Amino acid sequence: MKTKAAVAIAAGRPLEISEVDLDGPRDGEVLVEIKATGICHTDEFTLSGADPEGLFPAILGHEGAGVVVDVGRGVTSVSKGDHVIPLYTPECRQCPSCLSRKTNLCTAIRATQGQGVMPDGTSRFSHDGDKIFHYMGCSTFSNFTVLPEIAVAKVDPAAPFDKICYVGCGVTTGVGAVLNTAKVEAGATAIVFGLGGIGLNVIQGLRLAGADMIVGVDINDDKKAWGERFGMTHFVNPREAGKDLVPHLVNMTKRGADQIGGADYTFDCTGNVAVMRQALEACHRGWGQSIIIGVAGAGQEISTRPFQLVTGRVWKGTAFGGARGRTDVPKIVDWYMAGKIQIDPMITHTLKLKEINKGFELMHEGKSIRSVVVY
Ligand code: NAD
Ligand code: AHE
Ligand code: ZN
Repeated sequence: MKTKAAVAIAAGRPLEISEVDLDGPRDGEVLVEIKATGICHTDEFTLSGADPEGLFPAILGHEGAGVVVDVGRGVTSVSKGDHVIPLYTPECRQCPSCLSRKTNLCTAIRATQGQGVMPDGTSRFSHDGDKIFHYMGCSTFSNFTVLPEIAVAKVDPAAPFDKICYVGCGVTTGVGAVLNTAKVEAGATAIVFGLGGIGLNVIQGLRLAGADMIVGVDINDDKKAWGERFGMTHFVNPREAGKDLVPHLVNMTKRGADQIGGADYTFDCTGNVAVMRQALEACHRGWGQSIIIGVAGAGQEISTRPFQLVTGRVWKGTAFGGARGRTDVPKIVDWYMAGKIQIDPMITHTLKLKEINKGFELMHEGKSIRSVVVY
C-alpha cells in the first residue's frame, strides 16, 4: 500500500513529506493507522545526527496513537478496530528481562529495532524500491505503520488520539520515572532539571506521589508558570544562580535538625551531561537518588567525584519511565480519562503532517511543550 509520511532523508535536514510504499503485516505483526503523533526531543536528537544509532533515510516518530487495520498470521492479543499506542519499549512477557520482573527493558526485538528493521531483519517501508528504515520500532511520522504485536498497547477506545499519543512517550516517561524508577514517597523533596515535555510530567508525577517540595530548574523563565501549573513549588533559573547552582539548591532544600540539605530525588530532563552532574550533586548525602532521563549525544560522558557516591548518593537511569508498555500504558490512559493526570494543557500546538518541521522549530525556540501532528 501507499502511505503519507515525513521522511528523514539525512541528518540535519528538514523532514520531507512524501508518499512511500508500505508492505502489509507479516506473522506476528499488525498494521496500524496512526491518527496522531507527538514530536519528542528524542526525534530531534536523532534527526540532528547526535544519535549513535541514527540511520537514514528513516521514518522517525515514536509517540503515536491509532487503530489496528490489519493483523498478520498468529496475532492473538489485538484485532482490527482496536485502538492502540505503539511501544518503543515492547513487552513480550517471555524474554529473560520481562520474566525477571526487575526491568521494563524487554529484549525480544531490541537488536533489530536498533538496526531500523522488523524482527525478521527486513523493512516494511520503501520508496521507488529503496529501503527506508523504521525508527525505534514505531515510525509514527507515517500515516500507516507496521509493528510487532508485542509493541502495541490496547487502550480505551473512548480516549482521544490527539491527546493520548503523548502517553506513547512523554507522559509515561515522566510520571513513570517518579512512580516506577524513583518510587518517590509522600513528603519527599525533589528537584527537576528541564521543564519541557518530560520534566512537566515528572512534576505531575511528583504531585501524584505527594512530594512536599518540588523545585524546577530551567534556563527559560517562561517555564516557571508552566511548572507551577502542574505542582512545582519553587523555580530556579541557573543563569541567575551562576556557578553556585548546586550549593544554592542544597541550601534551598535544607530540612530537619541536621540542616545538611540536598533533595531526596532529582531528575535530569535535559540530556546535558553537565546538568546530570549538577542533579547528582544536588542530592541529599546518604540517600538522595538522581534519575537520568535525558538522552545525551554520541561521545558524551557523565562524571563526578566518586566521593559523591561513596557518601550515599545514587545515580539511576530510566527508559520509558520503567513502564511495562502493554500492562502500564492502558492504565495511564485510564488515569487521564479519570482526570487523575493532565495532558491537554501540555499539548501547545496541533499541526498537519505537512507542517511537521514547524514542530521542530517550535521546540528549538522553546515555544512549545508538545506539538502533536494529527493525520
Ligand atoms: P524539551 O526540549 O521539551 O525540554 C527540555 C527542557 O530543558 C527545556 O525546557 C529547556 O529550556 C531545558 N534546558 C535546556 N538546557 C538546560 C540547562 N542547562 N539547565 C536547565 N534546563 C535546561 O525536551 P523533552 O521532550 O522534555 O525531552 C527531555 C530529554 O529527555 C531529552 O534529552 C529527550 O531525548 C529525553 N527523553 C528520554 C526518555 C527516556 O525514556 N529516558 C524519554 C523521552 C525523552
Ligand atoms: N539511541 C541512543 C539512545 C536513545 C535512548 O536512550 N532512548 C531511550 C528512549 S528516549 C524516548 O524519547 C530508551 O528507551 N533507551 C533504551 C533503549 O533500549 O534504547 C543511543 O545513545 O544509542
Ligand atoms: Zn520520546
